[in-house]
Amino acid sequence: MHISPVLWQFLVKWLHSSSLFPAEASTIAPYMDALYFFLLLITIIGIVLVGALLIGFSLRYRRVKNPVATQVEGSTLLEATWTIIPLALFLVCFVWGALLYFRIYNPPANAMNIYIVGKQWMWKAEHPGGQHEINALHVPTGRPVQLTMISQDVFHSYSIPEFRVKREVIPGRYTTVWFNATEPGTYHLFCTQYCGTQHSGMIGEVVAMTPADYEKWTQQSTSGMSLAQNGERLFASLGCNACHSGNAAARGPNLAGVFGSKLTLANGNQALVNEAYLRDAILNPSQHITAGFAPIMPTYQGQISEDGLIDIIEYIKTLQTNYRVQQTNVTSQSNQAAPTTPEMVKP
Ligand code: HEC
Ligand SMILES: [Cu+2]
Repeated sequence: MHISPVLWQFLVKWLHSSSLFPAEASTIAPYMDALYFFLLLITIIGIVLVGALLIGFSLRYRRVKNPVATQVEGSTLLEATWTIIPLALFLVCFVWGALLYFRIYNPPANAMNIYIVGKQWMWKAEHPGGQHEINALHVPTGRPVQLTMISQDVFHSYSIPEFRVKREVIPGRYTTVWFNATEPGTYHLFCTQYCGTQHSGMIGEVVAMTPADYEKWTQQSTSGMSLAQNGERLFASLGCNACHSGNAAARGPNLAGVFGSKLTLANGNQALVNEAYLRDAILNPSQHITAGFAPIMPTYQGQISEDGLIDIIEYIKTLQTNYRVQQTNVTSQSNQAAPTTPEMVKP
């Protein structure tokens, strides 16, 4: 008999702890569970109340006792009661749910960011220091962690039940989710969106470690190149620096400090530059032309992987006013194969 890994994990977990609910291992988990149990409670009260009335009235008004049917006129008090009480309960659920929703959807400003790329059928995590891991995620406890996620193919969903965290991972768009792990330990990672034949195998481990252990882990698993450094190499090898050299005479805008700023576009609109905007600016440059520049940037659709886009975005985030200098320093030693250098194309 074949048991899917997901079911199997549930079974093992069940046998091990015989607990009905996954452990609460993030700061948000107790809040989620409180709302969940409240919903469960009012549902049970509702079922018991309706069930008891149903059975009670069936007995009391059964045929033997009432051979002739009596007509009962409505009662305004009764009708108002059974309208107002459920309405009040639903409003409580709504307000409570909305407050929790805002909490879940607004990551704290000091959250550290980790990128997740989903594809059939695995999860890749990319840490800012350049550490990569497949079907695993190492995070520190006691500090908010934001995941910026994207899919390379179909819809997936990133779910860590012990953290009460789940978010769709969508092709062509960054989605984010955040959590603050409280307990060091190893937790389940699932894809919870059916995504093809091996969907059930798209699972992994989330390892929450004390900040000191996490620090040790990042040092042990470093590849020697941070995301931004990889991005710098790509930036040069794709010829971006031909136009974005940072020179006043360059054909493209200086990208220093562009992240987090508000750009004025040629059509007069303002745009906040976040990760999503940068990604779109590279793939669909003609969609939003920066004011004061000609629409000469070619599209890089299909030429850069999602991993590569993440690297370039992380690189652009680090750019300071004197970035041309840093860029030529590093690229001259790390990327001889660059098709163009700023010097060669300078007008
Ligand atoms: C042929 C010159 C040229 C090349 C090559 C080029 N760009 Fe651009 N880029 C521009 C111009 C001009 C603009 C401003 C007009 C616009 O928005 O399209 C721009 C805009 C941008 C923006 C929007 C931010 C801003 O300040 O306007 C980003 C981000 C960007 N480029 C990144 C890149 C990256 C990354 C590459 C390489 C993969 C690249 N560009 C290659 C010319 C170029
Ligand atoms: Cu999936």
